[in-house]
Amino acid sequence: MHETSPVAFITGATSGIGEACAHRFAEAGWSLVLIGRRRERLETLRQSLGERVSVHVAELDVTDHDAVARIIDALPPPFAAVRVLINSAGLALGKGPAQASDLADWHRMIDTNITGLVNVTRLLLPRLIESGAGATVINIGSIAGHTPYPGGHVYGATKAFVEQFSYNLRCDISAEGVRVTDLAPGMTESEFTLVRMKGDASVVGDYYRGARPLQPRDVAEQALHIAELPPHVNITRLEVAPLCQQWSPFTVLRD
Ligand code: NDP
Ligand code: 8X3
Repeated sequence: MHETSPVAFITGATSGIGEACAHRFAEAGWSLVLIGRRRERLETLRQSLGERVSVHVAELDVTDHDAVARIIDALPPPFAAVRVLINSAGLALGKGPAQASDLADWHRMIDTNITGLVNVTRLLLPRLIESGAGATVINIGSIAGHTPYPGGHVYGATKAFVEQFSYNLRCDISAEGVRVTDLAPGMTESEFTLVRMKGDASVVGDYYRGARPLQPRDVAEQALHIAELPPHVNITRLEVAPLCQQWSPFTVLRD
């Protein structure tokens, strides 16, 4: 029934932006490969979205190169021709100053946001290229990749990597018809802040209080738009922020 639908391969599909992409692409009739570490959530998604479209789920830590390779090699035939890759798996850890940060947190952000994203992208490239004109890599970057802020340190730097990697990747694979986009959201209400604050829900409430952040679905809407543009159109970077989120002026330290 769904065999001819294009396939979207979505990491970070168990929560937030990735999960919203799974729902939005399913509504648009795409077949889905959904990736995350939390098996129960994947199973729930498989059951709910599977009523509408073909869904393949895989429990996977994107930082584990060998496991990523195994999952991609073992994609069942209806899911093998990947048309769109959405790299949403990612996280921030901590919001204190660099000098008070835990080095292990820095490594984990680098491992997930950079190494994990690179693992999945490199190993899926042959399938995207085979898919041909109109195939798309959508990397979820962040406004933090452009705009530094106190406590952003390694997180912002990983997102700057995502932006530059997206551009440089595009230099090589555009000739194959594959598009690359750095989709860079601002404040989006998801489990992101709970993860960043290591489960401290009181901080999360304060962070969103009185603000009207983006919802994951707002970002997913942009991802679908990018994926369904005519094949000759490549949005290279799309930054989307909630109206309530503003830039700050420069701060001057004085004696
Ligand atoms: P969530 O915390 O809601 O979702 C993060 C997702 O990443 C989860 O599905 C989680 O799944 C997955 N994930 C984390 N680590 C791994 C791993 N090692 N292997 C596989 N999956 C992993 O956050 P968001 O949806 O908000 O974040 C998605 C992306 O958007 C991130 O890259 C984030 O940096 C970026 N972003 C978020 C913004 C925000 O304000 N929320 C703004 C700008 C960018 P599981 O735990 O099941 O593995
Ligand atoms: C997350 C957006 O503003 O919290 O990438 O850094 S922000």
